[in-house]
Amino acid sequence: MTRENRIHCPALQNRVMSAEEAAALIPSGANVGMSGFTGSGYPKALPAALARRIETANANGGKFRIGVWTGASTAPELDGALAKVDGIEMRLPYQSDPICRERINAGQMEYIDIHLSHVAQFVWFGFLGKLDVAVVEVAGILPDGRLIPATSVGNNKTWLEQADKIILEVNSWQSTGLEGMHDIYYGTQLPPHRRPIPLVDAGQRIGEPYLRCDPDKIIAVVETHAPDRNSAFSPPDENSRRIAGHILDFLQHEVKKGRLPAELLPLQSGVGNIANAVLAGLNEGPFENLTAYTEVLQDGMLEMLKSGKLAVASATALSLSNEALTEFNADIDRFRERIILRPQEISNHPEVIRRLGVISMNGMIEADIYGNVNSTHLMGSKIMNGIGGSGDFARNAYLSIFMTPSQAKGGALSCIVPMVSHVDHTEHDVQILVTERGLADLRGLSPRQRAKAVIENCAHPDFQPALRDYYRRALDQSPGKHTPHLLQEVFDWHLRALRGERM
Ligand code: 0RQ
Repeated sequence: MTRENRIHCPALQNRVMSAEEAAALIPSGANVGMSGFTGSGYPKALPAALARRIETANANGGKFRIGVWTGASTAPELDGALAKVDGIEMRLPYQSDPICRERINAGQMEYIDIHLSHVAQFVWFGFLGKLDVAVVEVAGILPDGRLIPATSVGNNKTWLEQADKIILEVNSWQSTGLEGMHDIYYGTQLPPHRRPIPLVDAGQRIGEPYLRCDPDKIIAVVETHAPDRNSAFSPPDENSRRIAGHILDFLQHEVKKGRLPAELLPLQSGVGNIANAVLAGLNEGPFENLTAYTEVLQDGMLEMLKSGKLAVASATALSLSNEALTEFNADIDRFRERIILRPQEISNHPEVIRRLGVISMNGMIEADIYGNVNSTHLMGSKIMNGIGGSGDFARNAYLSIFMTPSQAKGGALSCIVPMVSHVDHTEHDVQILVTERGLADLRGLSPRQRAKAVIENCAHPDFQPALRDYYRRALDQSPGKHTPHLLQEVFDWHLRALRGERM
């Protein structure tokens, strides 16, 4: 397919217009469901055109703002452009854009951080209000109006079904070889009519390769030819390699103990350099015939698919560097047999994650001595990104692993603290904590046993004496001895950091 013939549905040919013309169809106050998940499959032209319109309207005294709902994080052309002109009233779910982050933390933009598997059903339940417009990037339109999804599926199925009006961006940069890689499941129902999701194997297809779309709702089609935001991964640093080493040793130990099969269980891996280092370790490690049931397919997993270590990977989005994307596109016919892209309500579905017994590995900001994990907030009040899919996986996984270097900001902060300043994953959902110092296996441990394991195995030696001291005094003075705490000083660590001192 060339740029000219991606729109094969005659009825839609006459709805082709410029991004400016399409942006003029979105009213102020609208809730807009945009495609996009970790820098792939987001609309490339309309958000910038809308941002220009908003800027002009607001320069003339208007108060033009919209609600922006997505799959997860997107790119500067979407989140950045709209946040820069103060055009976002409410943003949900996960975001990682620096301008958005700044506005949210300045109290100038509302943000709801929802589990990624919850977003679609919250819209179907009516919990979030009306979705007015869907803006969805696709790789092509079939003669009968069905859509070839692009490099992410995210919440697109729900946006297309729930929105009153639809704007499509047909991006001829996206490979035509994506056709057939997706699996869109149309069997979800609302309670009390829900039935089991019939997925029993990470590589199984239970839906159809195309998104359905009511052509009567399509108010505009915009043609683009623009790349996804593919960001490079830096090579794993020493800390990441050590964390990966601890996790590999642990998995081998679990196989030896008979608690994991030789080919492990389906892997979920968060984004970022530590996650990528773990995947690089697995690629060189002893395990064969692995599978992945994850949210984002990043470089490390593509390498594992190439080497044959990974048999199949299920995700909702690609998140590749430019080099990896070139390799992906060059060999897309082979990858299509082994990569399945699903809606995020299925890739992150608690029922499926629990059934498959996923091994979940995610980054964190800090953990406390009892195993509560903070993934989202710096010093208790400043959002970093969001919970993303980490909660969907951690609570329902066979093994839930959280990892971080033991210190942050050049050693000024300890990532192991007496009490986390914000809780995303409670002690009940966290089984394994890993830092470059070591691994704390918290399964079957009481809070007091956990405290010892976390302090001794995970904390940095510079902070261990203070943590031991805190725990000893808490044990002595705390009115309750089940989870001993000194409430009068439990946040002294964060308060010191907020004063610019070492924790
Ligand atoms: O800030 O960039 O200003 O220096 O937090 O830390 O070390 O770069 O770590 O990129 O792996 O991100 C939890 C944010 C980790 C990520 C988090 C500061 C640190 C730096 C980032 P600077 P690093 P990573 C599937 C799974 C939630 C979503 C998720 C995340 C910044 O993993 O967003 O898991 N997770 N999704 O300096 C204060 C501490 C700190 C700290 C680090 N203890 N106190 N600041 N930082 N530790 C994917 C999706 O759901 C889409």
